Amino acid sequence: MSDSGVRPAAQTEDNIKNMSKSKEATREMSPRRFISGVVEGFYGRPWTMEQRAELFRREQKWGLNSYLYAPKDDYKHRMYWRDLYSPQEAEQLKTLISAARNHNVEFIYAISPGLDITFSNPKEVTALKRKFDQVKEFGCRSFSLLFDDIETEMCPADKQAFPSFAHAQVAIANEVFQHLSQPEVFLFCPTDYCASFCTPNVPQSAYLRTVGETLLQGIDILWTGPKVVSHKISVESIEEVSAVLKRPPVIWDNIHANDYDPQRLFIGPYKDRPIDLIPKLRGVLTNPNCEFYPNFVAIHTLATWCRATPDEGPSDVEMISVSTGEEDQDSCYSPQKALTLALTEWLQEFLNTDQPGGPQHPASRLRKHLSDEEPMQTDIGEAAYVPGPDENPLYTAEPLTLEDLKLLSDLFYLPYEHGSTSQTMLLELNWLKKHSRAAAAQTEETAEWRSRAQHFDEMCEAVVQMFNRLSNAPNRSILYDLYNYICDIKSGVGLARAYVKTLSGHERPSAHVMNEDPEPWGFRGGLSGEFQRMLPGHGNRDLFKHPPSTAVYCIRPFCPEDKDEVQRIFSEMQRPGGDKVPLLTQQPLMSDVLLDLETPPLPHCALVLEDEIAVCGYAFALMDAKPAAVKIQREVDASVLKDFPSMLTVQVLPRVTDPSPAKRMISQLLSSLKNSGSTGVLCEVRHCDKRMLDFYTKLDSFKPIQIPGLPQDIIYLGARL
Ligand code: GDL
Repeated sequence: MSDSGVRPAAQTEDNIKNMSKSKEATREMSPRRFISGVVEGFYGRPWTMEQRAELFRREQKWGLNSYLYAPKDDYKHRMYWRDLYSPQEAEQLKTLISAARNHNVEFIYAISPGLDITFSNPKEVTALKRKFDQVKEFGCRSFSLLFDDIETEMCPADKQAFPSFAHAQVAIANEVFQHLSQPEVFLFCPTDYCASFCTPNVPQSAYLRTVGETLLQGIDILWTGPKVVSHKISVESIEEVSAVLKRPPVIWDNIHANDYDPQRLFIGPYKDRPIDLIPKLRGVLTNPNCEFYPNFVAIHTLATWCRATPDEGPSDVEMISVSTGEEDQDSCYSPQKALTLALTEWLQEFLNTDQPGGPQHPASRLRKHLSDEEPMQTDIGEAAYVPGPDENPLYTAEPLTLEDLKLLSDLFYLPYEHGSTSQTMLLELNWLKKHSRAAAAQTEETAEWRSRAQHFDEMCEAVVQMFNRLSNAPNRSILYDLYNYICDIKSGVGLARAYVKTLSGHERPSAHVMNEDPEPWGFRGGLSGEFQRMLPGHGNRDLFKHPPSTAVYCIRPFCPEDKDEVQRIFSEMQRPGGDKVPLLTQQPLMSDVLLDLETPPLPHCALVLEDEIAVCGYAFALMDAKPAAVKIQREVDASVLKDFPSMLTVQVLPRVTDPSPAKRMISQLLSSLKNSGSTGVLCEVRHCDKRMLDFYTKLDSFKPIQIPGLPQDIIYLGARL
């Protein structure tokens, strides 16, 4: 292979390493700033130059510092990556790059050549360098090479030249990085850019290992978290991937991306990323909704998150409350507060008529006309129409309110979570459906059914009113970006509302929505909707994995009268693996000692769960696990008991399908133990108890721990406090 071509990593590595040593030394001495901002990295229509310039203004105002230019469907970013920019395009890019600079935003230019590049062909490398050189001439100083969403099978020529796909990508990235004189910011997006793509997993991924070991240290790596669209990103998961990549990653966050579903938009706050992550990362870039204007909340709340500074002490307990969705995760970053802050500022923008594309609003025309200062002046140069005494008054709409925006955000919240109002509406509709007999027959429940139906109707009406006020907002640019979505939800709510009215028996099915031959808006979703409804997994999404439950649970302290009930649950749950494992051959658990109640736990360490039938679960903890270990003659290493001096057990009957009450009990016990001075909690689960294992695995705070010499059929989990 010629010198100008791509050389296999092994040949060039030493050379390149030496060349870059001095620059790396300088890098190590000066701490690099945390990269924060936006990646325009979605599929579909790219943003306009004006929108990007507006983005830079916002980023500067909110304290974000970077913009990664990577619009998937821009011809010359991906599909025709080899083509140079025309003089006209060059002018536009130069203007954009200098606009970014004027707002102190780092413009990072990315190319995605992976659709068709032949890594081993020197001409291809030359084409890539030529393209980057052109953009460098436009004034750009930071660059990026992206290999996401591409075929992983190499062509025969590349297979001959490189030991693996990772080697091919790294070789070209290192070479371009050198060619561009080691820019301060150079980002690399791997093909396995999230944990779920790694085989067999992150620590053992050969692909990631090669990238980590051979990609030059000056190059940073993009990572989307556990999944493409990650529900949560934990500190542990980042520590795990950083160890393999040999550097902290830059998060490419798809939490607000909506390019995969034309019915969804995300206006919820940046969430479920603990701020303890910040010191473990090189940066965070959000890849938000395709529509520019609705991204106000996504970007504003990310900026608030980036400014938050971690609290003292561990946050395990707070993390548990997150998973129940009831409390905020960090005491110094509250998604709810960040959301209110963003919505309050956004409201002003809705009311602003000076936005690009926003015409003069009729109401403000009228105001102007009536104002004393400029009695006859209008922007369109003609006198405004003033109705006569017996004529129709001019249409005026109530102004949009903060409450409207909160509702809007609730209806279009986050990929794995509906906002609280949406959740309530779903629960209420479910209840009304389930108890619809009460609507017609005169039963004890009838009054309750009617009152809840009335409340449901009011919630639907609030959506319609919000829609009306939004569609009259002066800023048309935001409205147009939102329009399809709010129209869709208005219709969806309309259908639900009509359905509840028919359940009440007072109204015949609405002619518009529910008759035999409905209008097309009575059967929504098109062909894709039809397909989904026919598939067995329909509705099997994280959001609805646990069907809306109307059960009311009560968690209260254990009292001596509960003893029999608790022991009954204990016996019932003794054989989690079914009858295959005879009880007598089962190893005892330390928690069994807790259940004989001879050593009763402290009052604040014993809770029971009740539903409308009876006690249906319990959670007990012991400050000091040692006596329990001694009692069942289990020799637990002193160092383990030092790290995890306390122990805990929880059991919930299978009829409780919602995991939240158990999480809540654990959360309370962990808080109590921590407040009493404990530093860690141990719990044991039998191998065959898949349900409890699954439950603990989903709690971020419990991790499996290896304890040599202990029974094979028991798994030990530990949580540090
Ligand atoms: C992806 C793509 C991104 C897309 C997102 C959401 C990365 C690195 N790449 O996988 O372009 O917008 O999913 O659909 O995230």
